[in-house]
Amino acid sequence: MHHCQEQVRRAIHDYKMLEADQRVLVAVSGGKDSLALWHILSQLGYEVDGLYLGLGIADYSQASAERARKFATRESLKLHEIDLPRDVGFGVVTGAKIAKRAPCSACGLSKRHLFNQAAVQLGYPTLATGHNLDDEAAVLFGNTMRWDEEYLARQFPVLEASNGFVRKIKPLVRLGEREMAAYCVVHEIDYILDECPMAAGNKHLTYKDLLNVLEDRSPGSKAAFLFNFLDRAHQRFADIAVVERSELIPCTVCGSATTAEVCAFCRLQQRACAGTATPVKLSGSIK
Ligand code: Q46
Ligand code: ZN
Repeated sequence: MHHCQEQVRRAIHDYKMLEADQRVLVAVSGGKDSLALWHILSQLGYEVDGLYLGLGIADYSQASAERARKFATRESLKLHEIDLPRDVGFGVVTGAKIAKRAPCSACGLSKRHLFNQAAVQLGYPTLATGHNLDDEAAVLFGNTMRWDEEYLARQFPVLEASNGFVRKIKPLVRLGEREMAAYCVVHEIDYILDECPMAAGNKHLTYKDLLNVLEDRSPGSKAAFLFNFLDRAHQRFADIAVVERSELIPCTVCGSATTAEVCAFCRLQQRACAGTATPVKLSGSIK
């Protein structure tokens, strides 16, 4: 317990993630990482509320929401909720099918857009996500396999606020998957054990498996891969992200910063909802 708290404290300090009195919004999925992160930040004394996004994946979304609500009630923490089908008009499975996108692509886009929009509308300057060391190393592996410079430029434990984007932080970057599971077990945090049914065949999981094979043969290689990139190589790509953000214009539908006239999320909504994209007024629908 002490180790996990210390690693989060150190990540916050090393990457200058948070000021002591800053309000934080945690993106909560009902899984071990986000619930453990919410618990640790609140134990460290931050004013931290949760936001659960219902993806419309039948039983899985219902079970995830129940875990998030149960934890919030137990800890007397505030949980906001957005439900994609109810508040936006489509769930990731049906929406992705109609829009001819992969469910994970529609899901990732919706999460990025709605978590940021909710943080802006609810007045949270910082959004924290539960990406752990295993997640970040797997994402880095994928980005490196494609030498995707734009993604490499954005891969950092803290992304500063700019142009309609709140500050994004990943305080679990120094902790692995097993540590987060152990943290939840010790604290009797009931989290959803099942993998999302849409995850089967996901490249991200393949990269995680490959890195675990490397880690077994050469312990420490996963952390070295990630932290040597952050310390020695990330800066070489960082300017690309600055240029990218400076070229953004407001979406004509929702006002979010984008490179096109209508942002990718509103285009997805237009396709998934048969031509209609209406600006989502989250503050009205968030409970
Ligand atoms: S929740 Fe969403 Fe993951 Fe499910 S649909 Fe894919 S991206 S697998 S983190
Ligand atoms: Zn938009």
